[in-house]
Amino acid sequence: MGQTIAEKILDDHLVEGELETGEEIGIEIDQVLTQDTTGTFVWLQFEALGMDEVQTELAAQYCDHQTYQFDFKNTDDHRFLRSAAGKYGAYFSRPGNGICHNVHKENFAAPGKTLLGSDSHTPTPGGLGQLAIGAGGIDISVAMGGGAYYIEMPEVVNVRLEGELPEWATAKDIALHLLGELSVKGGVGKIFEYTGPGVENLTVPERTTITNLGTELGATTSIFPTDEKTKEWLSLFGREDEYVDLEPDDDAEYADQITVDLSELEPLIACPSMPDKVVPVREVAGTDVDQVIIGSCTNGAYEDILPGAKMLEGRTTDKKTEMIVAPGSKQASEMLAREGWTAEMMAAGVNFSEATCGACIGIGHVPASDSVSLRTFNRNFEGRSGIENDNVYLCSPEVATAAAIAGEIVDPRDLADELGDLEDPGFEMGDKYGPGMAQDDPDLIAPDEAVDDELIKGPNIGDVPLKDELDAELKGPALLKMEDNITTDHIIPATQDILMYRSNIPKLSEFTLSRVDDTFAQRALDSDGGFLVAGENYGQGSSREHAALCPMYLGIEGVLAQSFARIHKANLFNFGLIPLEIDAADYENIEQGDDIEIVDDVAEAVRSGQEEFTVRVNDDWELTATLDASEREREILANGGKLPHVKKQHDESSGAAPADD
Ligand code: MIC
Ligand code: SF4
Repeated sequence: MGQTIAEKILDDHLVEGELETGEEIGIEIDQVLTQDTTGTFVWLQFEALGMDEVQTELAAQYCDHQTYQFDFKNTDDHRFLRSAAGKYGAYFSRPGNGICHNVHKENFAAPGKTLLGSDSHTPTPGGLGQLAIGAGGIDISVAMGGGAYYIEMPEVVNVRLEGELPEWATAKDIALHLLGELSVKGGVGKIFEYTGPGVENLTVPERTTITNLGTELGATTSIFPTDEKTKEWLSLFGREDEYVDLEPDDDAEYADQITVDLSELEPLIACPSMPDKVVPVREVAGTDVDQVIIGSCTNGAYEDILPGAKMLEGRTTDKKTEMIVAPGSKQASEMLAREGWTAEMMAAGVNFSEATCGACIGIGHVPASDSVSLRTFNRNFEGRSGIENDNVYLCSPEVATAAAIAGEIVDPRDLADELGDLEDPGFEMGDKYGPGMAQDDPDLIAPDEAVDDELIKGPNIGDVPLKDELDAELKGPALLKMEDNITTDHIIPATQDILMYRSNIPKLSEFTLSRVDDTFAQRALDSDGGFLVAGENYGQGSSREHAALCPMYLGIEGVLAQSFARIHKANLFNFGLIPLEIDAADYENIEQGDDIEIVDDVAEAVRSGQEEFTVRVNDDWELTATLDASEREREILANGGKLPHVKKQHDESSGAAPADD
């Protein structure tokens, strides 16, 4: 039987299991990436594993999320990360050099290779045929030490693109269309593989906008075939020799097929506060706009910023609307500056930020209270912009720029009609990227140019907390009951005031679930154990393992939810918290404060493969909860998490690579 592109790459990297949907597979990882806010724990755990050197073909450490260094704690983190990259043999991208996904795409992403990253938007280079997956930090540490990465083999779904985008519709609208159709849960357990005649009309930066937003669908990853456009992209960076042909076999079988006729798309917008609340721009036209931001790993490329620059030529932004551009990489900034576009945009009223994630996670450019912000980003979860009850809309750079000109949400087609001389700027590839940047770029330090060879730990760099093996008895109160689609931004917010404690778990854990209930952390500390209860898709969003690590630190034993997001569920296993699935009726019946007891000998039941667990509530009624876990995940859970598990395996074996099977 023929294979899909995803199956071909997975097959080439398979070290364990079979490519059967739902079966656990182990794959070899060629490249890893990590960033500043998840990276400190990646390296602390790498150190705790006793590793001496990076074992993958390539590892890259980026400093991109908090680059303004408002607090010495951020700067200490960055210095620690540089020292870890130097000591262990990773590339180091300095603060301000750009967002990990953008810089990685430009310098290292290669078709046919596997990439694992401690950031949920790691799938971005799927747009150039890389099989890239986001995961928790400890998974990166283990892969970087030469261990396999394990996942349940996802379904491969074919998204067939037909036709050509009409004027003013963009790649962002393709992704928003899918979000509107499928929802933020629509991709869980799936890989989206794009094919069809519409693909050849899209450039690599457009494709990576789509693969980047696949994360918002909950997908494991998204991937495009390779072609002339991929070759052209790689050659811009002097990397054409890394090109490989990738396409599905004619008789490849997909689990499902979705067809999108590009010619039927129009400018779309995601309304506050979920990326799947998508409507045509015309439906919300006329809403006053206070702030517009172009940037992020979704639409921060040179090619994403240029259309806005062209639309602003000879115009100015509306007096009541602030417009900010935050390029995705310094390379994009430099090109815009060298070509004069930065000056043009500044003259039109635009302010420039350094190349950073920044505003995407509430660091800088926090919207005013009761104001409207239009952003070209990928997430608008409530409060993520840095203020509660925010009104953040997600859209294309063209829709964002149209709003900056008009001072209100407007379909750019209507603005063009009104102004008479506004043309669709189209999509133009940059051609002045520096070849061989990885070697020449002063902001990207290669392992053989390392500045440090020992770890430098400032006072904010803490230890890795460890959990004991799973107990036979698990009981405690339901400390918090939550609804559907609780994001990792609810569990551990990423705003500046909190982000600086990512390397200091005792302090960070004080903020756990504060966005849902600010008494939670103290109540959890005061309680002798306890559980979290949630609806569907618990833990969607980020890969941050802190969303499992902090509840673990506070003594939480497990989560009872209707369903879990993929990366977060893996993180719960990795930190020894039991993720149990419950049905809708039982979810309704459990109240916050109820006493929960798992009746079975939990440690024994987990190890023996038991799937159904009896949960007694208030010593009054019982429900059945399900543990959907592989044998390997059960061992990790029973051993108290992945770090103790791998250390145990490692001590028992003589091999150098940290396996976790
Ligand atoms: C995000 O977009 O939520 C983040 C911030 O990039 C996270 C990583 C983190 O929490 O550090 C992600 O997507 O994984
Ligand atoms: Fe950075 Fe935002 Fe992209 Fe996350 S989604 S990597 S915070 S730009």
